[in-house]
Amino acid sequence: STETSPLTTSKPETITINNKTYQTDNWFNVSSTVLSLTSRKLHLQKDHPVQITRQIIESVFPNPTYKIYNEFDPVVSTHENFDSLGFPPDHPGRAKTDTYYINSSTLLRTHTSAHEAQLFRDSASPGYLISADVYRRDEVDRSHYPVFHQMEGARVWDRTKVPNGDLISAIKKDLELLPKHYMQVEDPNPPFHEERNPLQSHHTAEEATLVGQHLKRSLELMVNEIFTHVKKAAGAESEEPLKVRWVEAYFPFTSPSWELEVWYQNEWLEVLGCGVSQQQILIDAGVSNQICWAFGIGLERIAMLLFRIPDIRLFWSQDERFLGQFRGVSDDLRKLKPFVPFSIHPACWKDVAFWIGEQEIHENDVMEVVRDVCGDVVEDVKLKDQFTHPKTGRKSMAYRINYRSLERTLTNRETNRFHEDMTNELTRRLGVEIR
Ligand code: FA5
Ligand code: MG
Repeated sequence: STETSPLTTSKPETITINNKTYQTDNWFNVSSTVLSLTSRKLHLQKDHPVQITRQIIESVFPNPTYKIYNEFDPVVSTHENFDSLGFPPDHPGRAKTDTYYINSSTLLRTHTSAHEAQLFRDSASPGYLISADVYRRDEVDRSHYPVFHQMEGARVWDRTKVPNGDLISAIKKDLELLPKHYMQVEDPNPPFHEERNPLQSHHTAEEATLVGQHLKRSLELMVNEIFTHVKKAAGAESEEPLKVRWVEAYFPFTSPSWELEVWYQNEWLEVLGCGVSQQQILIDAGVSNQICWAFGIGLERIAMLLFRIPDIRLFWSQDERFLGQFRGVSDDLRKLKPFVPFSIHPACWKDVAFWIGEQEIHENDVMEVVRDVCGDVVEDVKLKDQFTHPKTGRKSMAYRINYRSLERTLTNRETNRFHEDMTNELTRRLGVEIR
């Protein structure tokens, strides 16, 4: 096709990621900024807060029960990322507006669950943890970034291998082996929507409940461990008590499903999703005798709590004033201290309003243009207003862009320049008409 996508500036014939070369096609929509981040692998970089967070979480899940995988390639097939997990063909997550595609059947994984099917098939251990970089076209604000890191965990029990074939007793025993914690948990058992989160026909209610309890307790222990470090790091200063809650969630590959939220900066911050794995995935992997739970954690979100890092853009900073604050911590967690922001630079917001042309536009397309042109000097982008002209039927949208560098004070001239370039690019790529 000769048609150029509105979503990217250039479309090379082939691209190379981690030494492997891929043919692109008209699905290709990976911006050069995102492409350049595929080599960073913050979860493997010693003394980086994402790596330190990974290390602490791994320490909560005993080895060798949980085998650790940290080197899976970010390029996966649509089958691995979506089909193998039971995503329906029309699931919005598959859209080009949400996912970075290399070609129609190859993409940058949007979650670590892309490796589930393979590990259910191949893993010799009853549990595993995978940490990796993941990619999503998403909104722009202080807790979302198009590249971030997840840790996926899973734990299986094989009906045919537990003592006396007694699954219930086996899970109960494992539950008793988990250490206790004394953390306050709001809504430990949120109610379930019977259609969205049904009990699976393959499981008895008691089995599913016990697996869910083992899952939630394991994750509460993880958060508890994080907060033990937060408290130690804060020293004598009194820390706010930790507040967490379980909420019902929906994923195509688990039922029932939950999300864990933590109270942070006066909001509930979602830190992970989890649930009892859909039996079909285990059946497809040739291990139909197993029952399993799985979770996926946003490592940056946990690192933000752990180090009091106020903005997700900071993780990508190569500034010594950022990286220098974590030096030596990987080897000695007693050195862990809350992050001290370098001076807070002034913010400056500007609005952009436009009429939408022939082409429908998705909010993530606007976000991507802003990120591409302005990089990390934008703190957030918010839809301010939208309306449809009563006579012409044309649709107008207005966005507020909040400019603030984490590293320096932007001059007026610079901010104006960014805003102008970004505005021109909106017109060029999305065919909008500036008002
Ligand atoms: C998932 O990605 C599921 N794969 C998690 C899962 C695994 C559920 C196994 C069940 C079983 P979700 O899209 O909610 O779920 O993302 C998981 C976590 O990633 C979120 O809770 C959040 O902490 C983090 N996250 C999501 N989007 C972003 C983003 N743009 N920037 C930073 N962190 C993000
Ligand atoms: Mg979620």
